[in-house]
Amino acid sequence: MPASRTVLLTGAAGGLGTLMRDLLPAHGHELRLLDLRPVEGEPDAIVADLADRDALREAVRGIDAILHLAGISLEAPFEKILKANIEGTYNLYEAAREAGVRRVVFASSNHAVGYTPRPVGDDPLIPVETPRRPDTFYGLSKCFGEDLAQLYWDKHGIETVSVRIGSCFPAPTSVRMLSVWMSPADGARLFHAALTAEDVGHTVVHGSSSNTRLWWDLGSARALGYEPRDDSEPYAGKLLAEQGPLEPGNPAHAYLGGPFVTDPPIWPY
Ligand code: NAI
Ligand code: 15L
Repeated sequence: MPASRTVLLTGAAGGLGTLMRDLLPAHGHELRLLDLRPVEGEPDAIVADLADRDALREAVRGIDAILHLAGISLEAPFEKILKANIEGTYNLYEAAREAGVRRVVFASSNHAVGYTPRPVGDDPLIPVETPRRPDTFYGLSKCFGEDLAQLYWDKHGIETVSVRIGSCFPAPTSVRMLSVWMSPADGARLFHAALTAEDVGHTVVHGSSSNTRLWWDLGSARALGYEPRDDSEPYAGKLLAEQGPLEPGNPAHAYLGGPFVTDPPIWPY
């Protein structure tokens, strides 16, 4: 894979899309932007719904790879998830197949395996092969996306790295996030590795920084060439003082998916 590539960034107006718009060009990527909403300060961004197959065909023309961030990023009624995340991701892979795009990086989520008990004490790190245990319809749509990626690799030779992102925000805001936080700079390093590594087939990786309190194994991400540099630990003292430690008997603290298991945040639109 060449180190510099033209990448279609879907979800460019969102939180992660905005962070990656700033950070990925320094890794040598030229970005073409797409979102349902206009992208502030980016008049050339394509404003299109993932339901619009003609717009997607146009958007993927001439690109080397897709970083697919667009979609509903929280829990929502099944019908909405079906349209945006399930059918929308299918539409994008079909456009990629027709245009001969060879690489997709798919924003999967920890919520594909959110019902996995989090490690306690000396428990081993969660392996990337852990069985799927979605905690929401949202998490279920990420399981679908990972399976779709596998199908398009086996049947059509389109490579995908599915990144089970933990929490990618400028700083961790909860005790749980101390374990699953991915700093934006590490996020850009991981997406860059996923866009450029050779012969990935369909690879699933955990997406986080190298946190002291890490819950999961980063081996498959490191095998792509990802070298995380950040750790949430400097935030631990303040967050623990404010919120207290995670309690194993509290269901909202007992699983990888945290509050998505008990009281998921709802997509507001
Ligand atoms: P976000 O909600 O801020 O951004 C999502 C973007 O997708 C929005 O700009 C929205 O307008 C766009 N979008 C929604 N439906 C669309 C459609 N039908 N067609 C075109 N665009 C559409 O979410 P965020 O935090 O930026 O996350 C980006 C991706 O990463 C999402 O797929 C999310 O599920 C995934 N992810 C994010 C995590 C995080 O910590 N930020 C953690 C795990 C996964
Ligand atoms: C996700 O999948 C969400 O998109 C993001 O908004 C966060 O809630 C994150 O998971 C998390 O688990 O913290």
